[in-house]
Amino acid sequence: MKPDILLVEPMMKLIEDRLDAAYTVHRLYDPASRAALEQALPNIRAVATGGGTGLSSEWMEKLPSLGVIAINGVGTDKVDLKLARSRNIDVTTTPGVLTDDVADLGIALLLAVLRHVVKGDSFVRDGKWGTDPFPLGHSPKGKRVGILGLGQIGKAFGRRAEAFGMDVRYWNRSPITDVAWKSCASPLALAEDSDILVLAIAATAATENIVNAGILKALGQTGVLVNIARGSVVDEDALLAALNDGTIAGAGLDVFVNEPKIREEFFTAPNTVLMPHQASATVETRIAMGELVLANIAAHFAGEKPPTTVN
Ligand code: 8YV
Repeated sequence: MKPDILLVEPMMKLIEDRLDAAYTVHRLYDPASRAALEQALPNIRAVATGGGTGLSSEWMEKLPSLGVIAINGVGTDKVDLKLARSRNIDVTTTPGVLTDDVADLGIALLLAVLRHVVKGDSFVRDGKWGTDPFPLGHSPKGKRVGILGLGQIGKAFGRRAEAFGMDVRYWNRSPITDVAWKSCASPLALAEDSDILVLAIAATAATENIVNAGILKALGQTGVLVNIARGSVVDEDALLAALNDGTIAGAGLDVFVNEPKIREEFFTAPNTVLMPHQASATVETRIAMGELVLANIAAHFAGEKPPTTVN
């Protein structure tokens, strides 16, 4: 008998095939597997889920035998880590392997906004080339880029930004000793000292809406916001207002509150490039992430501590 596990959101087929080979996989997103899932609830010892999806406390309560929640990502904001620990449930993530791809998407969003890449694509397809004017872009070179949250992803973004000739500064909750970039005293001081503000900060209760109307005003009329962190770190009312009234110049956003049903006002926000939470979504990285999820679940069933436990 294969042990029962719960899969909260789809993974790569290659990874799901390996899960299916080792376990009876109940797919929470598949209505056809609901009846079998209900039957298996008392036996499920492992959950695999996404960083942006996590596992609600309500679901944790439905699983009395749960021993590991393997997150296919690095964000732990959608899992109550304390509740998990109190029940002796290990929560694991996929550190390291997605850092470069997430930083790359930050650069892609930044360039897409500064150089009107998405606008240009529609312009050509719409047959406007040769008849209508196309706006000049802005060069990243020489611009001040502020990184809010200088963890692995923030640092990887900073190294890339330097290669584009940008002048890097940051704000981080705790002191950082292994970079030479300028440290700013507060998120507000960072925004005041930046042309581009990049969000790479972990989502916690303390960072909810950390980017508010005041920060956006400080970023200013020529400022651009890039978010590769979580929607919850931005006050979306303030952001939409700032984009629409010209308080800031534009935004490149991979993450939103209430994904995937995001606020439709984003669809018409000026100079804004939207991505459906894809920063870690490359074949190479999703294989590496999937390997870690497999290893963490396998360790649990082998009676070992899962290798990348975070709680
Ligand atoms: C998701 C992420 O895990 O790392 C994170 O925290 O948000 C992403 O990498 C991925 O989209 C799968 O849900």
